[in-house]
Amino acid sequence: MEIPAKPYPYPLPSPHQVALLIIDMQRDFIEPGGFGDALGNEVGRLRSIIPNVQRLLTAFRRYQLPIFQTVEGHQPDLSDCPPSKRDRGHGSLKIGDTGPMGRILVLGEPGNQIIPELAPLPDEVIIPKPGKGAFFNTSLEAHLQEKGITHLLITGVTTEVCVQTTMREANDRGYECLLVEDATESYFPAFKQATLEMVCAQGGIVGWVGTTDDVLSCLD
Ligand code: TIU
Repeated sequence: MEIPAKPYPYPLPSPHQVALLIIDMQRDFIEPGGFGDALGNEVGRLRSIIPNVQRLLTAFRRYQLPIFQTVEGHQPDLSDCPPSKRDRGHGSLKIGDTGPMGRILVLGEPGNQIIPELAPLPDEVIIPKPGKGAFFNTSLEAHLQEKGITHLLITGVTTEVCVQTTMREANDRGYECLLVEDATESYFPAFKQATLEMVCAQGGIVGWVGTTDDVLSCLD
């Protein structure tokens, strides 16, 4: 099997070696009053990818293939949040402060929930992550190894921050990654475009870039 992609078709040895990775589609980044908003971003523009992420989620559920969603968040005592991360930025609300959706970027708070449109089913794994990458101080790699996953289809927000960091972490660990270009979004269109170009430049130095339609045409 192959998925049409840049810089060349993405080889998929078996659907049983692939997982869908959905990065941080949580209210903190997508709804007003969360961390993304506190950083001064126009959060509404991230909503455009919801339908494509839903299509991928539906297909993976239909074929009973593994799905992992991550949420960026910290323990209530912020013991896993370096002061450098908490102090960064000029927003009125910092990590751990109380905002309209509860404490900013704290696990379990209302703002830390995945948006209702993509709510995981009870048996689906959610990976809490304290950093931008989904491998740093998380259980993700153990889950992937247990299931024999070698290939990751990566979606979510934001393209140049948590998505790209995760893709680079995965690539260095030997995973074959495809970034789904119309299922990832950034607060900065130019940064998204640059990320799409840089990850698949130099013959796919970090991996592949493809569309939701192309992924689904291969799976269906
Ligand atoms: N600020 C920003 O663009 N992103 C983050 O802080 N986290 C994620 O990308 N999930």
